[in-house]
Amino acid sequence: MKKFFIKAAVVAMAVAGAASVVHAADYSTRIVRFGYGLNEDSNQGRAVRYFADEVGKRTGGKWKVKGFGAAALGSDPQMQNALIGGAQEMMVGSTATLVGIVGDFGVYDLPFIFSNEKEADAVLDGPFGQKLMDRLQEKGLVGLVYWENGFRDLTNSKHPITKMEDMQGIKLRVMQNPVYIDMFKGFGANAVPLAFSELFAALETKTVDGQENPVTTIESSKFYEVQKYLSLTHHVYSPWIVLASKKWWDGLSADEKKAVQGAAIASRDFERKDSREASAKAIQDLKQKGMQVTTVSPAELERMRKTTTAAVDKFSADGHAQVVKDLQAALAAAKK
Ligand code: KDG
Repeated sequence: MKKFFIKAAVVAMAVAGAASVVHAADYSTRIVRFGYGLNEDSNQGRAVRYFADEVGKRTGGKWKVKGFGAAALGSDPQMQNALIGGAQEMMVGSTATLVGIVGDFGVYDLPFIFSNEKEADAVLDGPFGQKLMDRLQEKGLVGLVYWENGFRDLTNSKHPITKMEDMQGIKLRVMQNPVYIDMFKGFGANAVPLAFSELFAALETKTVDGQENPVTTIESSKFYEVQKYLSLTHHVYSPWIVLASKKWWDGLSADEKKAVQGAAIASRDFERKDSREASAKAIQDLKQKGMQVTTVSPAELERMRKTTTAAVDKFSADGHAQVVKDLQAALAAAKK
């Protein structure tokens, strides 16, 4: 009988030892290069650091995520290509710059779609958002979560924009994306597609008169130094997307993938809360920095919305009718 208990104890210790060996092997020592476009002192930069802390905790300190802000590793498209090639592990950037890889991502650029963050969160974090993210895998990218860039507003250095006609002739920088180009041409502006990393210099040298971004970006990128007028239009809700290189991702253990996914979800919730808090105080901050802030009336916004139907119809006609229908269905479900 005694022999039985000794044998059972030996087996139990062997199993426990094996488990600890298996567990120890689950997190390799890794350095992760995580690139992003905004300044380090921005909502984007804070969320990258939060993600890095979360990953460090979840891997027992085995992983070190290094954030590279202010487009130090390149523009969004350049970083996307680096991930696809396996030369960089992670990034966060605008879904608008993914249209060259999966054209249907342009659906998030359609104007006046989401009325509030609750609707946006429900659609992005639900089956619709996941299905669109899953399509990146065949292109060499792994979509992890969506963060919030935010509702976009207009700035310029010429004059207050209180109605669509005030955009006539304004050289307005837009993201390199056909929906934005068509939308602002429809408003009468001279739409100039340009990478975010070149935007401040273009505003400073008056190469362009204006741009459109969420107020958090306007503040953290110091656009108030080169832009006098801010018009609150909230014309598009813009997501960011956290991406990993599929070449790199496929080499991770199951536990490492779980750690990254858990940290990504935690960082999403942190980033949205942080961005919304920053957004709530940004307008007052921008006024104190000298910007003249105009709230565009609902009647004028409705006129602008009606003008954008041409850009929406063109996007649908360009092979994206199904994704537009699917988004509208997901939005209707979110509103119930
Ligand atoms: O790298 C910058 C992007 O993350 C995003 O901020 C882009 O909103 C954007 C813009 O206007 O280019």
